[in-house]
Amino acid sequence: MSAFDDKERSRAYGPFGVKGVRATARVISACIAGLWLISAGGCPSKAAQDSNTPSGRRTQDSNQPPTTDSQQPVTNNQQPPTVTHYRYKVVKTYPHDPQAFTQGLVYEDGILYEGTGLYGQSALTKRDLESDKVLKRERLPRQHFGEGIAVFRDKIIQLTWQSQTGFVYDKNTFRLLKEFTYPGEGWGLTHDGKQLIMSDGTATLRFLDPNTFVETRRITVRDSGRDVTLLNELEFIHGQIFANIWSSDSIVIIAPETGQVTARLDLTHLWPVSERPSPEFVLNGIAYLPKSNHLLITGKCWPKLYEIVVSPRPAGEQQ
Ligand SMILES: [Ca+2]
Repeated sequence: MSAFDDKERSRAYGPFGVKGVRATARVISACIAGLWLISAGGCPSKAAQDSNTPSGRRTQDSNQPPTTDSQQPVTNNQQPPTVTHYRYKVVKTYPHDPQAFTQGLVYEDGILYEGTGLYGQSALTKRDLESDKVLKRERLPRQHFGEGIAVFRDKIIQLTWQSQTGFVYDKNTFRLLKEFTYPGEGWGLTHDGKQLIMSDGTATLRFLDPNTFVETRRITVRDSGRDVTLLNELEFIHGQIFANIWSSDSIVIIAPETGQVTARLDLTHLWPVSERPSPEFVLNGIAYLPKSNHLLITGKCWPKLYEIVVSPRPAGEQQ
């Protein structure tokens, strides 16, 4: 069920009611963002004290707003594209394993696939969304810190943080089919139906061939002429890339052709930072529910998943 009333639904779903309707990336993203839900979850308090937790990440203050580097201000006279701001409404919550240090989240046909991190605790897990029952789990070797996942056709691909190693599993059996390597760090992962899209903690998103894992192109994500760094968990929805920014409660919506941020979704109040046991427990999970056009949102060691519906923020409305 949708939380939209007819007016809201019309605003949110309008451009997607007819397949093949094309519009500018800005308009598309603005309309798309009106569709979604987010869910959140949590992690064990011991995780925050785990010496294996990457120090480079834990030193970040999760109270800080989304980090955007400013070395590259706009240098010409072009007006930067307008960025649409969205608000959200929680329509349902689900339990989320508070031991799950969420790094990747995908929903498909009632099943929630989740990749989790930390050395010695990383895993790939398959759960029934409604019951939270674990249907299957595959643990990673201790030397790997699990990161983003993507369900691509009959396979699941999982990245690792600094091992430069990716794993390919059979979607149904979780049998490990192959490993592959890539340069740099692995953070988030999604796909557009043809190519994998990965983040690495910078403002860069790489596109990879899903069979060879060779990089085919890359984009730099920018907002108002400035690089948007620390892009983390990803979800490709209706032609746009959703990315949450590590250590913040913000999601940016990105045009895959240009890297331009076309919209933002502020989730500050979903699970307030002040209520989290650790600053490590950041928002980090975006999945899409296609039947309702809602988003599922969770985070590292969050106790809940949040199903949310999103709509454009009225002009003048404060955050
Ligand atoms: Ca995702």
